[in-house]
Amino acid sequence: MTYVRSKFRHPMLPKNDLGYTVDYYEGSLSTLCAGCGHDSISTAIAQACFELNIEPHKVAKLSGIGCSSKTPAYFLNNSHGFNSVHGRMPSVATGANLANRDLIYLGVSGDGDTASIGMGQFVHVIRRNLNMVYIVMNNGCYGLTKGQDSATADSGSKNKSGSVNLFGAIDLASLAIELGATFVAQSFSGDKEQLTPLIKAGMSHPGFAFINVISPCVTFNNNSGSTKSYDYVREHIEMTATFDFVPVMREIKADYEEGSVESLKMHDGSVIQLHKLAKDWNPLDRVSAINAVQNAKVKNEILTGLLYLNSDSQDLHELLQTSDRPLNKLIKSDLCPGSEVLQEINASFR
Ligand SMILES: Cc1ncc(C[n+]2csc(CCOP(=O)(O)OP(=O)(O)O)c2C)c(N)n1
Ligand code: SF4
Repeated sequence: MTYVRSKFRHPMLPKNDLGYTVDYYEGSLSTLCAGCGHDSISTAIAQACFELNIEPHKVAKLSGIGCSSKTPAYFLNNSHGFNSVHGRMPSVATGANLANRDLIYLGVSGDGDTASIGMGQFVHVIRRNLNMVYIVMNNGCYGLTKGQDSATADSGSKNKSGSVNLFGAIDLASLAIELGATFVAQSFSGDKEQLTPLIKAGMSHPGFAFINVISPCVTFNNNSGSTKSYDYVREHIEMTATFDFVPVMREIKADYEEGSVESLKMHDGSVIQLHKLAKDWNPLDRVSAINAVQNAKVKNEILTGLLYLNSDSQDLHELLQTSDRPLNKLIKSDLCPGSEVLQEINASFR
């Protein structure tokens, strides 16, 4: 069977500042099951890059193994991509980012890929504050290998074959905040209105931006008794805030004082406008963010939105004080500056 995407597009499709229509940010036709939440996340990623006026060749898409990790084939056809080994996307992203800091790094993983085999890599990439967006398409199961419970499946939830999960779930958003992630958000694949600005904000964040997206697996984990099904998530979703992301390229108007709207300035001058829903919500307060996620859990709710933001984030390049220029742009005299310079460097250590 061949999968060919129709080339026909409405001639009046809106263009972004680069003159591209959104289809320039699409990928190959998806081979995932119809209705899979992962496809909705791919659409939100393409939309976010379109709205941010990103040149696709400035993006590197990285993934591990799983249905979720297949999705980079279904968005940003004109970008760099590397489909790595199960759970090893963070180390590939780290190497690529250190070699070329000029690209935007977008990592895609599954809950199996991240919360089990890739857990060691996940915690260390957070600790290093690598400048990347890390999206987990979280369906509570191993979709690609036919629906076994993953480590994010809630205790007591039932899988398709009727067996009940005995083990407590690993909460990736809480873990990321606990480990010092500088941008942590949570969303639902069925809520593109919320997810798209979150992805845009994550891409503008200088450091590790983690987005845990509940993304139902329609084939193996959409049954009653599952806490990652479309019905369950729709009934238990609770928002911290609705929000908008205003990139620095657009005029930022000073009209966000009304009502309970609050604006958070990001490193590059972009603004996140928060329309608070949850009482006393302050994404800059790490301890409150951890408490809020835990309180929601006790009430069987899934808290979505921007959970935590550290606006003083220093990414790995800043911490390591690496060269401003990517390694592939360094010339021989940069790498081998001669014995005099070497002696000066040695002297500075004495
Ligand atoms: C080293 C290794 N171990 C196990 C597998 C088998 N395997 C492939 S995908 C997968 C889990 C996928 O689950 P998840 O990351 O949640 O993605 P989903 O398919 O649900 O999107 C496993 C265990 C593998 N490919 N490589
Ligand atoms: S098996 Fe599940 S996760 Fe995989 S494509 Fe189908 S619906 Fe999506």
